[in-house]
Amino acid sequence: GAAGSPETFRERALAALSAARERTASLTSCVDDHELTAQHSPLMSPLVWDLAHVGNQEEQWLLRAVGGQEALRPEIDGLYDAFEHPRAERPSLPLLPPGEARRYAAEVRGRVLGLLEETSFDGSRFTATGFVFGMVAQHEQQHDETMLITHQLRRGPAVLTAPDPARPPVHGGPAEVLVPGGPFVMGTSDEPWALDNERPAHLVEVAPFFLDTAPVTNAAFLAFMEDGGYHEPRWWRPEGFAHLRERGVEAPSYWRREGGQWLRRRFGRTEPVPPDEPVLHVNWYEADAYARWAGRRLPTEAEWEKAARHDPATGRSRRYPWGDEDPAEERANLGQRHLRPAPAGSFPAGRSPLGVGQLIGDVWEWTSSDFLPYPGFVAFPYREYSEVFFGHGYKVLRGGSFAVDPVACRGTFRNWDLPVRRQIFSGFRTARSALPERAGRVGRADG
Ligand code: AVJ
Ligand code: FE
Repeated sequence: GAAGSPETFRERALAALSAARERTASLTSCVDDHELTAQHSPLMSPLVWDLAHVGNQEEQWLLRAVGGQEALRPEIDGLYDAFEHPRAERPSLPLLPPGEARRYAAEVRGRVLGLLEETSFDGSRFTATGFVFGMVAQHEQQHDETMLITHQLRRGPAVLTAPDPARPPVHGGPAEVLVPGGPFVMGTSDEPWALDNERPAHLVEVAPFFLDTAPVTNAAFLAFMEDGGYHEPRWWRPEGFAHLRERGVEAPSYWRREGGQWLRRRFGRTEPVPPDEPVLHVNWYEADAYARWAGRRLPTEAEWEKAARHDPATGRSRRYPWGDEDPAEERANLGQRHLRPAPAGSFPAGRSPLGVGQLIGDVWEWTSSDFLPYPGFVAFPYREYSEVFFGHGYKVLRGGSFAVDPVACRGTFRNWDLPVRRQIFSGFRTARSALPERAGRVGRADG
């Protein structure tokens, strides 16, 4: 894990909190008050809910739990409790209007900065690294990704702009690599700001498998579509097939066919679907069906993490595919620097030792695994962060998208969602087992 003195952690916490607030401000200052309070989709909260929810969680986790302070506005806690009110219902709540929501979040932040100054970073393994400050920064950045999803769902003229990622160098590397079998250390016990569900480190045995060196592209996904993939039940889990047929889905979200060409809407603009970009906005069933059509399967969560962290030279698990250093611009497409994934083959400096690319950034990658606790899991700071989601049909996504900040993305980071969800920045890559599926003794029957 990343080491540091109390002062470095204090500085890191300050930088992470400030960066998160800057992003929240930019995502909520580019639309007017009417758009902040409007519901752009029943799948999402109005942006003004996220704004005050971020402040309210910061107040609860830092000012009250760490600082022992009295509630600033106890009457609003219920409004911003994600469990009390489903997203579809939030626009009809008596939410703080935009100006008040901003003032409330700013007031909390002012006090948090005071608390950060006076907190001594020593004591338990969590307080020594300023864990709760780091967790609150990650929480805000996760909502900044959620708000970007809301922006993508919003109709109307574009309000966000960002430069396109650079074209990748032309590189004819292999389409898949063999990840050798054997044990590796999954999860972490010493990454300072790793969340409860990433802990603890534990040994996992993984059989040898082949993994795609890049996420599945739009061109590859189009081949599945053109082969009638959406209409062929044998590629699909029955419930996923029924779900998509009921809704008439025949393409990823935001795609539409016009004059023999596939177009897509992206943050208020319409453009031709770029063939070499990782496919985006597919749900778990679509990923699973594509993989079966291709004669492959989704990787398990353990396979994904082994490919991303295992260093075959030393046997150690590292923080990222490229090593232990924090993400840099040339290694991964993270942090809303671009408003799209980069073409497959981008970021050669971010590849793993075995040559697997774009594991971090670009698109969240569906895995075949259910969201479950690791052996020895302990809920922290409380059950509502992860524990209440275990075993309820959520699938794990790994690696982060272009929309997530580096502070909330690492080789051990686990995201989860329901298998029908496709408004998230989700894509996938495929795998295949290197051993025959049914291992048995073939041939020599003597003995
Ligand atoms: C980890 C992205 C599934 O957005 O529901 C935000 C993160 N938890 N507030 C979510 C989260 C509490 C969470 N995901
Ligand atoms: Fe939240």
